[in-house]
Amino acid sequence: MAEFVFSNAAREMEVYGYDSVVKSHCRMCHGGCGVLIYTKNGKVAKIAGDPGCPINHGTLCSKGIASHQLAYHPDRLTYPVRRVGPKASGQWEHISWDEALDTIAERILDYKEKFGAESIVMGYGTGRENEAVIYRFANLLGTPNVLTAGHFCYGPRIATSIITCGSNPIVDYENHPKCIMVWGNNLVISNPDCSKGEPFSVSVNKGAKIIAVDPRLTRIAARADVWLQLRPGTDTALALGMLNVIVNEKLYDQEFVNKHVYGWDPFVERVNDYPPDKVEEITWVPRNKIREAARLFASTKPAAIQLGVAIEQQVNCADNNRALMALMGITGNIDVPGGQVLFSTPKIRNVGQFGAHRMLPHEQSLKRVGGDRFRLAGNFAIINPKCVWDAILKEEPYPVKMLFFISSNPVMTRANAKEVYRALEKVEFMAVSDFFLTATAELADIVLPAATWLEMDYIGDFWKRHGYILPRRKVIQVGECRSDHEMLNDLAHRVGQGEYWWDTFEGGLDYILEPMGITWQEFKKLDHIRGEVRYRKYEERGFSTPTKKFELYSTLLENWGYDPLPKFREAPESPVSTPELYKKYPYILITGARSPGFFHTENRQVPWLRELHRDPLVEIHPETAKKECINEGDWVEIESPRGKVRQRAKIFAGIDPRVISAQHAWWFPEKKDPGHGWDESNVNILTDNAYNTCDPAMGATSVRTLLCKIHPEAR
Ligand SMILES: Nc1nc2c(c(=O)[nH]1)N[C@H]1C(S)=C(S)[C@@H](COP(=O)(O)OP(=O)(O)OC[C@H]3O[C@@H](n4cnc5c(=O)[nH]c(N)nc54)[C@H](O)[C@@H]3O)O[C@H]1N2
Ligand SMILES: Nc1nc2c(c(=O)[nH]1)N[C@H]1C(S)=C(S)[C@@H](COP(=O)(O)OP(=O)(O)OC[C@H]3O[C@@H](n4cnc5c(=O)[nH]c(N)nc54)[C@H](O)[C@@H]3O)O[C@H]1N2
Ligand code: SF4
Ligand SMILES: [Mo]
Repeated sequence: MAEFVFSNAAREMEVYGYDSVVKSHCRMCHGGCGVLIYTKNGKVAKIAGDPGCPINHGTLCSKGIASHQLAYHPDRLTYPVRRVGPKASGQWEHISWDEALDTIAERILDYKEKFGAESIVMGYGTGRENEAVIYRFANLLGTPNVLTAGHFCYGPRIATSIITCGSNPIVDYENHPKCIMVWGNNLVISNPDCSKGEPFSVSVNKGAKIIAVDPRLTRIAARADVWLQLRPGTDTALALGMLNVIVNEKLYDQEFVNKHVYGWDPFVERVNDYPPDKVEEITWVPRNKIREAARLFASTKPAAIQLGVAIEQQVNCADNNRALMALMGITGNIDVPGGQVLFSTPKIRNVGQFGAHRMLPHEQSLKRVGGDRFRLAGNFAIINPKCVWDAILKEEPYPVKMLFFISSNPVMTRANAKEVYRALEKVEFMAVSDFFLTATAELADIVLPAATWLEMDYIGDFWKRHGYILPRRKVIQVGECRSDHEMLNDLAHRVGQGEYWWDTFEGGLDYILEPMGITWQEFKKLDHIRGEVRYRKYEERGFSTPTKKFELYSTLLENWGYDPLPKFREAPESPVSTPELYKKYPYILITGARSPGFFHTENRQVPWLRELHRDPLVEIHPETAKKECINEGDWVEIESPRGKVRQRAKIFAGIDPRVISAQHAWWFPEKKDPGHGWDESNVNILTDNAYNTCDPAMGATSVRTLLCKIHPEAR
């Protein structure tokens, strides 16, 4: 294969006159795809898929192909800047890296001394492969407060799977599941986390049955054998209904249950509370379809669940995850080929070890904001964002004085955006590292120019659970941009952490690889390394849980004061829980379904990608559109009790007439004022973040289920 790749590449170079081709590892999303980067006159000229890469087998998405348009974008920040006017005035001056990092270091040391390290909050965005360095920096500084999307994205999956079975089980596409239940996920567009859409599609082409659980008719739902079009936010009830069928029809794997699960009897009692007729009422899914899906899933071997973020952005976040894990477990699909596998990573220092969590003093960890309120999250170093906004705005439980966002745009991506904006306006000092002056960065004091993936050496997929690591190789340098890893390595020396860091970040790469006995320079020459693949490991050593069993009944949740078994809770705002409000806001709003060309707020300034999606779109059923006098393409107002925003109507018969689906993360970088239209179409102006609307254990904000009204924009 490798020879084929390079003979192909050699031909490309000859025909098109490229100077070189470098193998690397894309990270325009959560990353993963192997790429061949062709350069001409020292610049990236073309990016193609690497057919030899086991993650994507030569395929690429639009974002990967357009990466160089991001790297060379004329609006990109290519040197550090300091704000010289008021916040959001757009007045900046060019400063040197030394001055920028010295100023940030001075503030850090000052706040640490006067208010404690906990008054400094570090923040990062999703899956940018910088979390290990950020945690290392924060833990060594002594702040327990690292603000991420982890409360409602991926963190819940990791936390609940660790307490249930010790690690996160991933679909084993290489061994082709015979049935794939795609639950609140649209991986052919989102290519999230460990699994790209491509291997899923191969398994489908090989004949896998599909069960799709989604309120919208996605491409996957359209190809499914069974589509369960549920009422948004009722996933736990649906999963418990399927478990009820599987238990009562004895379709479960009796040997696995007898030998390896903990808490079977109380679990059976709990699922008996969810007979299909009751579940039909809650979920809108006909009882026969619930039975059909349960039987298909439980009787086809091997089967797997490809779950998505939709189940995490709900008040039932943790229980959704646990109910789906129960489905994987009792059907005997855990750690079997073609099922749901607990893959081993290569023997490197993992994110947790590199992140130096053990170096955070215990008394500091007790100060994590919200740690007492959301105890599952707190035990995994995850915080609920509102806890940070409250610490700034109300100084409760103590004042937060400094924010340092490295690859995050919270004004657009966290619930209750207006509150987020107020907190960022008030905070005493804020530093940001980004590619552009976003609406969040416009509120900062100092903004650092970050390197894109084309401009850094790194160990790709280091944080994932599929067991591969792949080299990302630096190909270009743009302006003075630096990777977050190099930037923090440098800053660490200025705040007294020098002994734990390196002269350059290559030392950090060597440190990660050290247990395998290789250096970055050696790893860089390889295509990838994979951890040892073994199945049914639990037969020898049990599961890494307190009982050594697969915990259907969670002893840890019980210790932390939560219900040890999954149960369904109504969404905080819904036709059932707030019927009076429903009269005024008569539609259920779901937000955030992914668009192929964007990554949250990213890429709206990238020509090839903006061409794919010019305006923010909201999906409305034709009947609803008719009722509300809305035509295709009209600008409409979507309104919730928190505020209103404008998007364009897309009439779509694949959604229930009672449900509306709006896109998230829309801003308009082409608007040159410092707000960049952050509050015009930003769906997080509509979402809520009150503590009692969040998942009680995980602190997940409910951005997938709220109530709204919709009408044509007043002209
Ligand atoms: N309503 C609603 N809100 C949502 C969601 C939803 O479905 N609905 N989804 C949520 C989810 S799942 C997530 S994960 C969050 C995402 O939330 P964020 O991660 O905060 O979102 P991004 O918009 O991707 O912000 C990333 C910023 O970092 C910059 N950036 C990208 N790569 C790098 C890098 O390597 N280094 C540095 N320094 N900067 C970089 C980008 O230019 C961008 O401005 O959004 C959430 N918000
Ligand atoms: N192109 C692109 N790719 C991305 C991202 C991006 O912004 N753009 N973001 C990345 C990130 S951080 C994440 S977390 C992943 C997320 O990727 P996915 O998990 O695939 O998430 P979404 O596409 O947001 O939502 C999946 C489906 O959930 C459905 N849904 C909405 N509400 C509910 C509900 O209550 N129950 C159920 N069962 N389904 C519901 C939606 O209709 C949608 O089709 O994508 C990642 N990949
Ligand atoms: S799916 Fe992600 S890693 Fe793959 S090409 Fe697209 S942006 Fe790059
Ligand atoms: Mo996410």
